[in-house]
Amino acid sequence: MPSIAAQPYEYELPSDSQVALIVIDMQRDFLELGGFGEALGNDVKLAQAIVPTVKQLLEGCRSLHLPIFHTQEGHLPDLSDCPQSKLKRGKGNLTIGDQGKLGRILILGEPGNAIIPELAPLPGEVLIPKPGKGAFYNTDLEMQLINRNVTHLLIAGVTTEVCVQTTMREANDRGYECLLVEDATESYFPQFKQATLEMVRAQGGIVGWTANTEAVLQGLRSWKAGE
Ligand code: C5J
Repeated sequence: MPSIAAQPYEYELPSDSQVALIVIDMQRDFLELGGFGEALGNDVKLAQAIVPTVKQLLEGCRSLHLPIFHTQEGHLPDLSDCPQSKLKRGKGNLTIGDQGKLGRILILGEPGNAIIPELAPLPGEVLIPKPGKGAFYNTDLEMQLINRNVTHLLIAGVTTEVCVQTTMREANDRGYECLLVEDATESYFPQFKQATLEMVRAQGGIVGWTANTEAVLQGLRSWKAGE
């Protein structure tokens, strides 16, 4: 059985279904100065550091013809899809919907809300705009995965303990076999990233597996070669 060398044990690759890559929220709002992440007081340089690794993972998965999903956290311009609780707490020197240097903070269609150009979706890849932290909440992600016969999810992006972990838990509860790519995810808080990696793979992989990009691509190449 082809597999990826992972923790807490080998991640088996399927014989009659698909493995998809899902890249969470690699948006200017979280990675650049003037976006939502910085407005909340975070050092966005920490998150920027994974861009080359995410690119390597993305290009590796593209070359193997995996289904690829990108998510984008953002709200409608009238904020009708943004809960009052999120508006109240999503507040630093600027609030969601305020005008910032990259356009309105966390609003779909604004320059700052776009996926960074290095990782922009290619034609045929699926972009999932999402109002919440989890990518399944109020989106058609689940239907898109079902339609492509996807049972296994490789998860990357930012931030590890917020949108990445929430999405992984949502996926796990829906029966997906999830692997979090260790060096292709980042937090503004290194200790939160480390804790997330440990908690998802604890207790026999209670939420799933973790592995680095090199191991993921090596496992996928052997899997595809044997198809
Ligand atoms: C946050 C995210 N941290 N993409 N969003 O608000 O993790």
